[in-house]
Amino acid sequence: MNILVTGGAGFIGANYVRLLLAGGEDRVVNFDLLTYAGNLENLAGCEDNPRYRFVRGDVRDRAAVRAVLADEKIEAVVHFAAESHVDRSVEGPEVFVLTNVLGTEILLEESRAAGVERFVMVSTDEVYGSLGREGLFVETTPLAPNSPYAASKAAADLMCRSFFKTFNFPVLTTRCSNNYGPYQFPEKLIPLMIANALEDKPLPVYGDGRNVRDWLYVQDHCTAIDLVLRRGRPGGIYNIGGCNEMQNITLVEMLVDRLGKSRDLITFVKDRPGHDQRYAIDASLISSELGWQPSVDFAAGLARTVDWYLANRDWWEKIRSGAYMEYYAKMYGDRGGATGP
Ligand code: NAD
Ligand code: TDX
Repeated sequence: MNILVTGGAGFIGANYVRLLLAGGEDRVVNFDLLTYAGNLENLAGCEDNPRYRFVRGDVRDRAAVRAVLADEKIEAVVHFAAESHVDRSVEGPEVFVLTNVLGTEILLEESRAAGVERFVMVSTDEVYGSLGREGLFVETTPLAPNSPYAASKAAADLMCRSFFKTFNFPVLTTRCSNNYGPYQFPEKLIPLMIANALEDKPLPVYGDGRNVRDWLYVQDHCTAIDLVLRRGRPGGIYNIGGCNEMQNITLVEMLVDRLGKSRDLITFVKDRPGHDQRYAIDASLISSELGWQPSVDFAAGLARTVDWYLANRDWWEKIRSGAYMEYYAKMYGDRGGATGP
């Protein structure tokens, strides 16, 4: 298959491109704008693979989307490209609407016109809103997004639903819980805490630190997406999760201990506005229908992740210093219109 991966230079997208190139025979075209979150170093070593091509482009740019679909004879799309950070959506929601909602709508329309046979929408569990102490999100849980990020993902997710219902366009939607692992941008909880701890900086825990997230190792998310792409039911929605709930404070303490740093670095700070209390996924549908199970348990996954950030200090130091954005500015000039860091 000729597969278009949007947002393949980001955290999950890069892990997915690597999974595709590691096996099979598919041709992979990575279509990514290289915003502050996109980093071609996430794909170091892939450039020379004859089955891989990178195209810098914006999902909001209809002509560019149309061209890449036609030029590359795309048969399937896996759509990761998005603004993905909740805190940024609180500061500036507009780009979330433009990229996540309008970008998805343009990609859907052009993919349909181009005769794309499978379209995977990488949505998120945040579309469901927040849980209390009890219960799990199932695929029929009503959507009740709380942050501008989550609202923009819910709008995109529903646009996908409408393309299936109205046009019978073969969209498949995944809603996954929090991912962690290599190449995660150091604005998100786990890499931020690792990097700050290694630099002996304060570790900012929001509110009382008791918010709960359900963590899944990124490669397990990627294998689930791949199964959905190949064997999922058109129109199907699949929850994906690690069955691994944890309070933020417990997780941060585990990281500090593993790094041999002092827990005194932990600093409780003002809470995130609209902070969702708890996410937890019931992934029994994808398990019974497609046979998916997570394969990496949390202790092993976290150890692997910490080791990766220790071994790849250059990668995140460059990002935190802004050096990699300077590099893109030099390489691409103002051709891309990337959003700033
Ligand atoms: P990320 O921020 O690391 O990467 C996003 C990528 O999209 C970047 O490479 C960026 O350059 C690209 N991009 C942004 N705007 C673009 C545009 N207009 N055109 C083309 N490319 C653009 O995000 P991530 O954490 O890898 O998340 C990927 C997807 O998975 C997102 O859709 C997110 O909503 C979803 N998701 C993430 C998680 C998680 O825990 N990180 C969980 C569930 C779902
Ligand atoms: O500095 C911090 N301190 C802190 O306490 C940061 C960055 C986060 N937090 C808390 C907020 C959340 O309860 O940690 C938890 C995780 O925060 P994030 O890493 O920002 O993730 P979250 O808001 O849960 O959203 C993530 O999972 C779902 C991804 O960023 C989304 O893209 C995905 O859809």
